[in-house]
Amino acid sequence: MNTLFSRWFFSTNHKDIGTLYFLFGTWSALVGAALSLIIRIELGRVGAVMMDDQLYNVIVTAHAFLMVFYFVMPMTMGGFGNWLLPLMLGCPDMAFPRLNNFSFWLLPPSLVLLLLSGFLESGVGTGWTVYPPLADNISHSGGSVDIAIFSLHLAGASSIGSSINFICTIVNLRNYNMTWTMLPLFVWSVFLTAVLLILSLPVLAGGITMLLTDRNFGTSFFDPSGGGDPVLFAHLFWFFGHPEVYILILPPFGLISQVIAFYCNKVQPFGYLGMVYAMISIAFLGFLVWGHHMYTMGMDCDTRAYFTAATMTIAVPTGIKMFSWMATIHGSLLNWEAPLFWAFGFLFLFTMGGLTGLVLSNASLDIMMHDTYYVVAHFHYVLSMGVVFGVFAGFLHYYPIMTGLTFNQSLAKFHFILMFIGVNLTFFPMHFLGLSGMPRRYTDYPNSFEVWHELCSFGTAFTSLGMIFFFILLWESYSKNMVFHGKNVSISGMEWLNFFPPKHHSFSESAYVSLKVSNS
Ligand code: HAS
Ligand code: CU
Repeated sequence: MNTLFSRWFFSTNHKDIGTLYFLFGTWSALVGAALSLIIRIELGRVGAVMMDDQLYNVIVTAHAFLMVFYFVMPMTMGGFGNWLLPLMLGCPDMAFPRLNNFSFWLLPPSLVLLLLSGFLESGVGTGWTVYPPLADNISHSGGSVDIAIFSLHLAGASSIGSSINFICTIVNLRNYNMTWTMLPLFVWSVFLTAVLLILSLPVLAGGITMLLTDRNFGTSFFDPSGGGDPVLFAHLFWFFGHPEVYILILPPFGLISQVIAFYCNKVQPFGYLGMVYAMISIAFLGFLVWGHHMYTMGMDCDTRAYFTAATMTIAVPTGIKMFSWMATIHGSLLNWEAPLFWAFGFLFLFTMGGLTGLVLSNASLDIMMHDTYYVVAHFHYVLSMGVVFGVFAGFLHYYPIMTGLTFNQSLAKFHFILMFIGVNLTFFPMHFLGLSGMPRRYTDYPNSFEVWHELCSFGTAFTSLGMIFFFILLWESYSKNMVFHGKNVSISGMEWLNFFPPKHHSFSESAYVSLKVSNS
């Protein structure tokens, strides 16, 4: 039975499942982006423009969940991970192909539950952190928080399943003479991300399940009137939450490594082993710093000093990565193609976001800046410009290998330039707003903030304009059927073959094509 239905619904093929993840991630990104436009329309003017504060918070919450759990994770781990791991490791498919199918198909019902939560009662206006007592049934009665929790359970089960699959594939299925220090950096990043997921997600699952029983079954884990403590929830959430931000950034780090090496005409980035150790350090240290999200919750001085110091050490391995990428670029013959533009954008803007993170890591400063727009600026620099730029770099780089098609380079560069201007217009003024005291998750603000807010909203319109060019690029590529003939260097996307040349393969176009059709 090889109908369209069975191909996509029952697929056990890593490329088809990867494609499903890409489609799913793109769709969620568009919904998340639509919500961000609503946020920016609301904030573009002083006063309540189009909604009350609860609805505004519901939209902010859904935006965060969609972007984190249904766009970035499915795209980077699900999409790139599934597509590239077997190709880079030289194995026919993932270790557990049917688990792979199962992991993907847990996500659509999870997404449906999340979107439905916004339509039940008054929605989930808790923020993605779901802190009690706001998330308890006194402030959020009705079913919305409960089905949002179920939605997270499903997404978590999906991630655990695929993490087990990635780890087993990398450990057991790599080509027999491929050692750990020969793994492409993207494979390393996926491996470490999968370890982080397996160690951190169960803690979130425990926390939100305790919240569920507090809400419905009369327990009081987080309710002081029954002997519980809401700060316990914050600990459980952030013990997951901080590793989660490295779960989001490590795969783009891997993609950026592949892209920079390729367009610098290098087999691998400068300091390969240092890059591996840096990623291992980031993954490890990521578990020791969660308290930097809780400085304002009544933390004693020694603990603040500890979390400040521990958090700041992460700048060292991240700095090693930044300087290694720059050393790769230094003196190289560069192929100035679109993915390299995105990689350069990534280096510049992720560093900006990282430095504001370091500012926030200081407990004494964070007491002033916690829950202000300075934090919003920080995490959008590392996410909207770090993760998203890494995804675009990787997508444009691997697009030909995934589709057999090429695309219009000038359009791609134009898209980059529009997006670069747009996201900076949107998020740079947020630093000033935050320093002036503009709080997160509010619809209103003093008149004196209006100019900066207008600029942010204008920037979002600009970014949306840029995104339209990306879809024109895809449309042109498909409608004109711009078939790749192996002439353009950017097209081959084959640096992993140079890294580890398989026997019996040449680097000819026929090998490329046979690789593409194998497994179908
Ligand atoms: Fe963060 C809040 C600190 C990286 C995402 N972060 C967030 C939130 C998100 C997020 C989503 O300590 C909001 C959560 C919420 O809803 O409340 N973050 C850091 C630090 C790093 C960092 C120190 N964050 C990330 C990444 C993210 C991410 C990556 C996602 C992709 N973040 C914080 C803190 C908060 C926070 C506080 C809480 C704020 C609050 O009050 O709520 C580091 O990993 C960044 C390392 C990178 C660099 C740049 C490259 C390094 C170079 C080496 C030389 C640099 C040196 C430093 C020696 C540092 C180039 C010099 C220092 C100077 C200041 C010049
Ligand atoms: Cu953190």
